[in-house]
Amino acid sequence: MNEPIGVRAPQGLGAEAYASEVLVSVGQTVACDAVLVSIESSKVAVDIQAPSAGRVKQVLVAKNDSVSEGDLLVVLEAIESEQPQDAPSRPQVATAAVQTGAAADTSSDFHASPWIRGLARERGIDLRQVSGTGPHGRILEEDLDRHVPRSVEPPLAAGAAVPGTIAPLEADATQSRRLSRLQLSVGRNLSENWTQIPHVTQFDEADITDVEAFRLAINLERQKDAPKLSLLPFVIKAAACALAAFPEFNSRLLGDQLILEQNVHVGFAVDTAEGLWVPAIRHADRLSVLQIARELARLAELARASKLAATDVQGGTFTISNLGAAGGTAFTPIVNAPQVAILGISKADLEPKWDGSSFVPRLMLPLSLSYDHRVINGVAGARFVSHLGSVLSDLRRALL
Ligand code: CAO
Repeated sequence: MNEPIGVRAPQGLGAEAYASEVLVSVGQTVACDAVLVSIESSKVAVDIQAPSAGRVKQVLVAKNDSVSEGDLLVVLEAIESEQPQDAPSRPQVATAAVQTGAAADTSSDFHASPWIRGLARERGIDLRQVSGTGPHGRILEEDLDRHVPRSVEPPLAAGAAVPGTIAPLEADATQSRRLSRLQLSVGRNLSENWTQIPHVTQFDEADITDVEAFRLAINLERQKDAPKLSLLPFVIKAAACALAAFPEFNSRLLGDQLILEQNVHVGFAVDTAEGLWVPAIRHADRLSVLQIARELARLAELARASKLAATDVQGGTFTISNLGAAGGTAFTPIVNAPQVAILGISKADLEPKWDGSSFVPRLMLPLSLSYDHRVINGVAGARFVSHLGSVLSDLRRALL
């Protein structure tokens, strides 16, 4: 068995040092020199690299934790011959830009970590042109995201077309708007998930004629002041049943480990003025449809008031995104890593269906299941969504 390797914070950090980035999680394999943690203080900025290739056994620091010299940050288990499969995405940049546990690069008139310097070089950004919004004017990754490079070309005449763009009709016919912090952070996750995960989307439809009739009847029976029961709680309930039948859809992929979750915490997308939130309904499999509806309403209200607690948005094991109230027939939702599958719902519509002797009107709900093809194969994807459809068509199956 290989000896564990402790990676510690270096000397010379000075006061108020903290972990500005934690780039690895337990179970990942990392290459020699891959960046594990970035540390910053009023005095230095330094990336801590893996001294050898290994598998991460423990991560003892979280983002924004304060760090002192000699603190144990990460424990690795050395691996020799195995090729790392999921080294953090930064090593090529970092290898060129960092010093392991050594004094940091503070040589210029801006304050930026080696990682940020490497990223700026990659994007061709001159850091002297970037305003830092971090402590002491430190330049953060989001400052790079927001940065619009000053053109080196002579300014265009008013109304002239920029190559590859559509010319505004009038010089001042545009408006710019800064993305919210939530949009920036969700956007980063979305683009990472979209580019890193091989997505497949399986389309199907479920006959919800009976469940809709039941929903309308229940709404009539309920007291006038009770909140209306929408379709989504039924879909969450049916999804929880399908997850019990297909446990690999209720899992997290961490490095080369697929962790099958015992709990069923179903996240759902909430559209708010600030951006997209995904709170999770915990133990959805143990709740009744009415309990799910109450929890859904509570979390959606908190999301719209920007009052969700960290625990409300953590721990989801599967996600549902319902665009049905807005319309559309299908879409390709993006998997919410480390989860491995997400269900999109579009607008239910009446369709003529052949019952063996005539066409009858049935209310059909379009389902779009995206999944991580590294974990789930096409047959399983098709079976999952078909099983979900059969539970939605006849909710008695949820009792089985
Ligand atoms: N097909 C047909 N009707 C639908 C439907 C569907 N797929 N989904 C909802 N409806 C109906 C509801 O049943 C309700 O009908 P009644 O007025 O007759 O009761 C009505 O549309 C309004 O529903 P709702 O949207 O207010 O409530 P909900 O429980 O379905 O959804 C919430 C709650 C928070 C998920 C929703 O408000 C929301 O934010 N949706 C947007 C999700 C999103 O942005 N996804 C995209 C993420 S990627 O950008």
